[in-house]
Amino acid sequence: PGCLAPFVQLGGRCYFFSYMQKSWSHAQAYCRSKSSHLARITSQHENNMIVSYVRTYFPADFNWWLGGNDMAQEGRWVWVDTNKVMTYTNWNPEEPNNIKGIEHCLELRSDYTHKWNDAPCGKAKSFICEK
Ligand code: 2F8
Ligand code: CA
Repeated sequence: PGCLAPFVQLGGRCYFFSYMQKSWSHAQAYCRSKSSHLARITSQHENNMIVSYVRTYFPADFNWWLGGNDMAQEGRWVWVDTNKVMTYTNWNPEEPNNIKGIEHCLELRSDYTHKWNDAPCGKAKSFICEK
């Protein structure tokens, strides 16, 4: 079967990479409306596939919401679709730093060579859905 457009197949999963920019919660709601969720990255292999894809097909300065947050408890990073604590992570050095105490959502950040950052959830960004 494969993936129905605009989802694309990477490894065994289907992903949607948005040009639209939304807050983290609105991005997750959008993914839900497409029977998906903000992406949960659980291995270096999956992370590499996603990073290669965005480097190939999107402008270099795009940042992306992923499905992680520590909204319920500061420093306890969970995936939105499972509510389970992350095991694999790919934080940039010094991250997550929770600047001003308002950074509770997970971003794949282009100027961090696509490593991970905690960022303010209300900021509008592109996002990656997965199913
Ligand atoms: O936009 C918020 C973002 O700003 C900086 O990254 C560009 C901070 N980096 C450092 O302070 C090193 C991020 O932590 C912060 O989330
Ligand atoms: Ca940060």
